[in-house]
Amino acid sequence: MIQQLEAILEEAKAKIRQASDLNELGDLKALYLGKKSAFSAAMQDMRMMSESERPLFGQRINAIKAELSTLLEQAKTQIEKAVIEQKLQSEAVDITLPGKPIRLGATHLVTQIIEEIENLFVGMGYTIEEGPEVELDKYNFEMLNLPKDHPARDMQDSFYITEETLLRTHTSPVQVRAMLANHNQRPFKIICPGKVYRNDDEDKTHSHQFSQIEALVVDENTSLSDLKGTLLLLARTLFGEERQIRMRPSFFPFTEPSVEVDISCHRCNGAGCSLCKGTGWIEILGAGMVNNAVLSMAGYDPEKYQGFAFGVGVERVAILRHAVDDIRQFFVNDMRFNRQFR
Ligand code: FA5
Repeated sequence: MIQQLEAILEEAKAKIRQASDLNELGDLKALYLGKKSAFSAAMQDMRMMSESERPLFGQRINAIKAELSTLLEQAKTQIEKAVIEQKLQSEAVDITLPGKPIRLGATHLVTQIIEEIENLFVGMGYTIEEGPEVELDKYNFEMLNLPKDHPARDMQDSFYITEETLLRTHTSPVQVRAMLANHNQRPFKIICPGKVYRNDDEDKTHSHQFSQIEALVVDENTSLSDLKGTLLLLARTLFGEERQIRMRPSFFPFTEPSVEVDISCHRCNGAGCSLCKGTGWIEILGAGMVNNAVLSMAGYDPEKYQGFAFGVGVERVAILRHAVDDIRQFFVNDMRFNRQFR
């Protein structure tokens, strides 16, 4: 009987060696080590053997079963390894292939300049105020001392939506809204960034939509020299430490006196070049002391309070600082242009 079992062992070994997948191995395990296997049946038959034969026979069967178990385990490990190898090969990534560059976004130049100006003024205790782009005539003009039919309304050609509403032509209406809402705040210091719209003819320096930043201070002891100091700091932050500024008389209905502010040319340092048209100076913004009429309409006693304000065109600052040749470049989303200002 033992020879018969040895023959089965040899047959099992051969089949295990040839097995090519885990299912086949499972079947072989059931066949040779399961309850109905020849070896299990032989164990049952041991009862009929003599006392002297039984131990040797039992030891041999156990040894055969242990050998088969080990062989099955080894075959299983090998098949599993082969499966993993094959998977690794079929899913292999060629790490020598050149990668696809990831295109990173960047902040638009106009937004960068707005943020630079915001940082400067927030650092000096100003708060940022915003207002609607579709504005009431009342705030865009009337409460800024520009009653209906005032000739100075022609300074800002407007897009009207109804008789009383328009696309705001400047950020100055935010001053009015903020003053009406914050009567108790002293000193009152705000900046108002935002988009504005004018029915201007388009050219290299004029667009129908552009950005402004307005600044307003109201307090009991403000003067033109506070305005000048503030603007000097702004000019130096934007255009370099060597900048000087000068004020020229101007006119805005909402400020009195009003000034146009020039900076010394940052390209030629004031010597005269094509950028400053040989004058050494470049105009950058309009400003002035808040007109008493505007203070009164917003609920401030002009006998007690004064203020200063200015409004700067952000695209014009960007054009001057980065030698941009056409304002429309800011709005067409040409990535080659935008990427230069990362
Ligand atoms: C005003 O808009 C006043 N509200 C500014 C102000 C505020 C004065 C507070 C006094 C006190 P002005 O129309 O000059 O002013 O416009 C201000 C700036 O906007 C200009 O200096 C210029 O930089 C920019 N700007 C005006 N029109 C255009 C345009 N069509 N395209 C691009 N930028 C423009």
